[in-house]
Amino acid sequence: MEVKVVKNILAQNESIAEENQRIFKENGIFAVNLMSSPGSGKTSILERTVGLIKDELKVGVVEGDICTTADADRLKKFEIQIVQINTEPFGGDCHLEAHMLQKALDCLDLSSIELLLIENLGNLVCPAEFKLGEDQRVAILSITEGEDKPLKYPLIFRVADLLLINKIDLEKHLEVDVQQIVENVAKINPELPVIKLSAKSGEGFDQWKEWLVRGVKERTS
Ligand SMILES: Nc1nc2c(ncn2[C@@H]2O[C@H](COP(=O)(O)OP(=O)(O)OP(=O)(O)O)[C@@H](O)[C@H]2O)c(=O)[nH]1
Ligand SMILES: [Mg+2]
Repeated sequence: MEVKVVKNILAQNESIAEENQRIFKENGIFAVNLMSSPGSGKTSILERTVGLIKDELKVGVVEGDICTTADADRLKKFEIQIVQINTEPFGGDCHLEAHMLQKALDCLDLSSIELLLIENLGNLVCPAEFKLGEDQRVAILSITEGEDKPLKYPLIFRVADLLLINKIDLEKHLEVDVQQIVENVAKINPELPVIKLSAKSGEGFDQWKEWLVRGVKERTS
């Protein structure tokens, strides 16, 4: 009986996610869900990405957090559409669900967005379980988190379409073995493409930007 309840929740989420995906297709929007632990650099990556891409593409951002508008506030300097979802009124969930994104979409002028970047809540586990209707799921792991994380938290690396390894600028200051991180990721998902980057220095952002622009072109062609 309990399993049935859990299945129902996931099935309901799946059906709203399909509605969200239909909305993205109808409006020619490429939607990307960014998932990672707290502090691995989602908002920092968004700040640099939006700065790089906003004159080329019409960008919108959905920010997910339990509380505060701190992350949305960091993006206010750009003239783009931003919606903050706080999950506290939904019971303080540790991840975004499709119905929350659906509400956020109601607050956006979708006809003026080509690329929608969704920052999920900081959590390396639960966001991977809930599809939002996005086109692509991007996992982020910063090198400060350690080599073992792909092996200990495999789901997010299994479901992701791309992995960004962030904070690469810190490699020289740490004892972490970045090659070992890449090898551990490959043990879990050998097909997962990886881009190493730094939101601080900008290294790797050409490749990441190319990936985003290609996604938008494929959606709109
Ligand atoms: N050195 C270095 N620091 C970084 C980099 N990216 C982010 N940081 C720092 O890491 C800290 C957390 O970054 P955020 O962008 O807030 O991380 P987040 O994933 O959005 O965090 P939550 O939204 O709380 O989950 C901040 O102090 C950033 O300045 C990077 O590439 N290099
Ligand atoms: Mg953030």
